[in-house]
Amino acid sequence: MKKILVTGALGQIGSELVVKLREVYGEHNVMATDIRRTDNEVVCNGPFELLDVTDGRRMFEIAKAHQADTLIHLAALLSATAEAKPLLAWNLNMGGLVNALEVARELNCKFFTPSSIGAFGPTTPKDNTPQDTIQRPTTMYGVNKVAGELLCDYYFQKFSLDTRGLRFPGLISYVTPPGGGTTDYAVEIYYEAVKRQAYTSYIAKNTFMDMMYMPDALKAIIDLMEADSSRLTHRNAFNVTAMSVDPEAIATAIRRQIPEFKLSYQVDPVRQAIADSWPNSIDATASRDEWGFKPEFDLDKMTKDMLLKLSQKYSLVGAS
Ligand code: VAH
Repeated sequence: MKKILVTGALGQIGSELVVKLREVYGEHNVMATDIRRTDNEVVCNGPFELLDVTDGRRMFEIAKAHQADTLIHLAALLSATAEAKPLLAWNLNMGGLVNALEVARELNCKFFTPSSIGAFGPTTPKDNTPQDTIQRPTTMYGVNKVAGELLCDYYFQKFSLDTRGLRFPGLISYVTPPGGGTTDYAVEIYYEAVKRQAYTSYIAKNTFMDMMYMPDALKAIIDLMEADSSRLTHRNAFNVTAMSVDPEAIATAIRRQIPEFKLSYQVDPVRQAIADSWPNSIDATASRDEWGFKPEFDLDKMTKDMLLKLSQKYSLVGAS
C-alpha cells in the first residue's frame, strides 16, 4: 500500500483508520473522503475530498488524481439504519460497493471493504460459528454483507482484483461514536458510565455478541492488507473477534473500575431481533492461520482503556 483512498473516512472505523494509515504510510499518501466535511484531524491533517460513493465518476476522478494503488471502502449504512431504510441501504451499500470495485478494477488498486457478523443469520450455527457455514441473514444489512462478500470474491476470480475483507464484530471505540448499529450499546455503555455511572441497555441480558476494541480492528485491517496474497484462502470474509460478551459482562468489567455503576434495561425490539439473528460467538481460526490475527485487548484491558480515555475526553474524574 503506498497511495491509499478511504471512503467513509469520518465514520467510526474511518476516523481512526485514516489517522493510523497516515502515521504508517505518510500523511499525504492517504486521501480521506466522506459525504460531509467536519473540522477534525481527518479533514485538516491530510488530503480530503467530499465524495458521495453513489457517484462512481467522482470517485474515479479522486482516485486517479491521487494515483491511488489501494482503495479502502468503508462508506455504508449500519444494521439498524439499514433495517429502517432498506431500499436506501441497498442503493448506498451495494451501489457504493460496485462503484468502488469498478474504480479499483480500472485503476488496478488493492481493495478492502468490511463484512460483518451480520452476514450470518438465524440458521447459522450460533456458537463458535465456523468460517465456512450457512449464511441466510434476515436483515437488509446482512443481505448487503453476504452479497458484498460474494461480489468481492467475483472481482478477484473474474478480474484478478486483489480484494480483501474482514467479518467485523461490534467495534468499540472512544473517538467517534458509531451511528445506526445494533452493537452501539457496547460503546454507549462506556460513555454513560463515565458521565453518569449508569446505563439503560436496549439489548437484553444474556444476548451474547462478538466484540473487538478499535485498535485491534485497525491492526487487523493493516495486517490483512500487508499479508502475502498467496496465503489467503478466505480473502474477503475472514471471521475476526476478540471477545463474546453480553451487557452484564461489560457492566461487571466496568464495576471493577467504577463500583457504583448501575445497569438497567429497556429493550428495543427491532435491534434485539437483529441481535438475536446473529451468532453468539464466531471462530477466528482462519484469520490466525492465514495472516496471523492476534487481538491484544480482552474485555478488562479494553474497559480500563475506554474508561480512562473517556474520562480524559470529558475531563471527568473517573477511572484511574
Ligand atoms: C452494526 N456495528 O451494529 C455494526 C456491526 C457486527 C455489528 O456490523 O451494525
